[in-house]
Amino acid sequence: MRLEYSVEKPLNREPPTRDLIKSFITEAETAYDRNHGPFPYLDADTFLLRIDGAVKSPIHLSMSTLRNDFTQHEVISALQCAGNRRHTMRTEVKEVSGLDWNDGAVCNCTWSGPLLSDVLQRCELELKADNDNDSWHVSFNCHQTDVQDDEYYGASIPLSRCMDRTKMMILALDMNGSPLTVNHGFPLRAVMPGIAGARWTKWLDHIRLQPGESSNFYMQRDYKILPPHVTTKEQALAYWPLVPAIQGLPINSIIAYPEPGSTVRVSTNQPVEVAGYALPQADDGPVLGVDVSIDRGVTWEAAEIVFPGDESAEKYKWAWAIWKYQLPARLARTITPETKIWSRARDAGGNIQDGTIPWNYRGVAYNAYGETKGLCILEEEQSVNGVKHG
Ligand SMILES: Nc1nc2c(c(=O)[nH]1)N[C@H]1C(S)=C(S)[C@@H](COP(=O)(O)O)O[C@H]1N2
Ligand SMILES: [Mo]
Repeated sequence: MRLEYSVEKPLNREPPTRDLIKSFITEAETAYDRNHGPFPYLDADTFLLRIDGAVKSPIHLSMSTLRNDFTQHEVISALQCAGNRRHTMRTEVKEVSGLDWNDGAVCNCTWSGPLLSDVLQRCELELKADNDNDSWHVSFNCHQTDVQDDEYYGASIPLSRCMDRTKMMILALDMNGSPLTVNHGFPLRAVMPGIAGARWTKWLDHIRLQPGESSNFYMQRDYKILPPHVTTKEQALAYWPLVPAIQGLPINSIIAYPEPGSTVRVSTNQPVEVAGYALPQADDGPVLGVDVSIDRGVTWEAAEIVFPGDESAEKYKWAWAIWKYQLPARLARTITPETKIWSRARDAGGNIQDGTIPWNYRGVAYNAYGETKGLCILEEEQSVNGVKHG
């Protein structure tokens, strides 16, 4: 069934985090949706990717060429919207402008297709020797559907990164081993491990090798961490050109449960389970650990990384981690509605989550400690052989 959305009302949705953290690999149906316009319904048999700009001559690649004429690579990578956790920033700090995302604008999937660098290699790049190669960008564009703020959707990444095979940038045909679904970019999307979701262009029909960043609205006037003194749209106008476009996102973690304000049952010596996900910073993964505090950061206890398990493996460099912490019953009993339970992530790059990203007008890259609070502890009656004793 075709779901029709308009440019005024695109599909933007996120799953509850309790559901999201049930599996290491997020199913396509569960993964959040972020769109700036309606979906285009495309025919993979006729769809072409055009590559132009500073190349010997522009080329057009069919989906079967991308699938059959190039070595296929697979990467496990989290995909996160820069606005993930915005709700907490706007309610805990100060109002911001943007969709009211909770903590579910993130997923963790396998993505496969040819390596971007292999495809670009085939294009015989024509960079002028007198140009500073560092300023060159590769833009990833979609002209297949209307978007809210520009003529097309566009993003760009420095050329040096695009040519670096170790960054595992993929022109993805498949998500979790099956062709992309329409909402996630069928038949082709840019997969940019370690880079904010806004750069993962869906329905990718055009790549251009160009002497600077993409001029698209979503690269130049959105997805930037404006300084804290910018508090209005009008003030932002002067700052957009001065502030870098977000590429990597900061280290992060959240607590999926117990949910804030919920009732937690404690019985005899059963620990209370606290759980969530954690994300490494940009290319600094994998996540090596998560700590939990119930005394506002005075002391921290290490949580268990449930997934991926062998967390130091290189293949989890851009993956998330699912963690659990068994809060001992005797400590759970000390919890009051004023208690805050915090989580903080640590990654292989030595980053420790401490919420360094300041309040910003667009509410992006929020990474304060994961938190749950307002819990009500309910002492359960003891149960011996199924018989309850008061
Ligand atoms: N063509 C196109 N690509 C796009 C977008 C879009 O609106 N149009 N949204 C971007 C943003 S902001 C995010 S966070 C991710 C969301 O990907 P998903 O909907 O597959 O979760 O896609 C990115 N790619
Ligand atoms: Mo996004």
